Amino acid sequence: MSETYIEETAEAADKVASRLGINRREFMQFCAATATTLGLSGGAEAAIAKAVEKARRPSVIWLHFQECTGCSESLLRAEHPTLEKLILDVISLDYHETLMAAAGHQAEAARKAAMKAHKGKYVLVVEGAIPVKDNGIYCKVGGQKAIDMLKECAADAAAVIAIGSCASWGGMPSTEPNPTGASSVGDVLGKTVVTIPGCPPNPYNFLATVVHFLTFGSLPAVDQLGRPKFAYGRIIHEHCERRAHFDAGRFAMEFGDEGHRKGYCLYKLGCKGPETYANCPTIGFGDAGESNWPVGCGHPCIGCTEKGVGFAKPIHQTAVLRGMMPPASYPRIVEEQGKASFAAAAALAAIAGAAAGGAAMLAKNLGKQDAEQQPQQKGE
Ligand code: FSX
Ligand code: SF4
Ligand code: F3S
Repeated sequence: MSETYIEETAEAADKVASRLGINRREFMQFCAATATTLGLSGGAEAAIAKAVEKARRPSVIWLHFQECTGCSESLLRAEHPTLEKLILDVISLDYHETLMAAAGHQAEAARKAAMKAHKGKYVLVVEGAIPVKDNGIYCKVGGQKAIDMLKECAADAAAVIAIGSCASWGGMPSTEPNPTGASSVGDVLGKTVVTIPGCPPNPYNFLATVVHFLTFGSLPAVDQLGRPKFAYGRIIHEHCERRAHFDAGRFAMEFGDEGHRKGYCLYKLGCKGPETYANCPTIGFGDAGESNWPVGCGHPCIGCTEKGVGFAKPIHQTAVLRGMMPPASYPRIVEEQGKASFAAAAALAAIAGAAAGGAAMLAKNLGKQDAEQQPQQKGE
């Protein structure tokens, strides 16, 4: 990287940082984290910083249909204003029923004005499923049926993003017997759109998708379901922090039992990680540090991103082992099930992100087992 390039990047970062009320270092950390999320190589953070600085703030029209507004809530968490500020800095949110000050006819007029002014250039974000049964009468906004509003707004959009599982594949409202005929954006429009499933989806996956659009002028590579590959390219089970326990046959059998308290694998409690594509273990939620995702907190994954799994399979039904890949690490083969060496226990506890005290206790307890085990092993 040339000195001029470094100076330009620093200048761009300073400008955005002052817009956001944060410092340059914090903003560059965000750019580096976004580059990592997108799987981009070294130096991409500089390109991202410049793109965000120069962003022409594309007009975004955000529709709400059958949903709980959790997608918007997760994006705008009040306790972490940086993410909210970043989103509102890089896009011009011209229509969003929950957030806009306007109401009634004024709100609908703002949507029509934005569509006219940015014809062919605006980004349409859709949150919620669309009821199609009985001619779509089960969801109306401003007197217009959801199905008609979606088609009208999609006709002149530069890109369509379905946010959340409801918009991506029907989500919770489509649970059988699906009384309203809740359908996905792709099914209603008859084409594949970019989907960011999850109930709610991880806000960084949405933000990274938007930042990709701003930096490279295109949406990121997607799979056959429209899911960005950077976020939904691997099943959760492949990169779960409890995977070594699964491979060693160490399972929690009941909530609160010894295995559960020790952070063992949740497969037998119905964890759907083995049949769910998402990056929850690596990206986490809520900016609250490591292990802040369902399995990290001790609850089985319910497969909220995955059609046919989330809200479809009973929570405690064991998962189908789909696309099994070798784990990142193997436990020592000389150890019996339910026992681990002192070093392995300490490493696992650390990987699992257990609190320092908990990690020490776990290591201490398993260390006792280890001490009992050593003489036996020596004599073998
Ligand atoms: Fe709720 Fe969004 Fe779930 Fe659906 O997220 S969090 S019901 S995916 O559309 O608001
Ligand atoms: Fe993790 Fe669930 Fe797989 Fe166990 S079954 S390793 S808890 S994803
Ligand atoms: Fe959903 Fe499972 Fe991630 S429940 S949030 S896909 S861990």
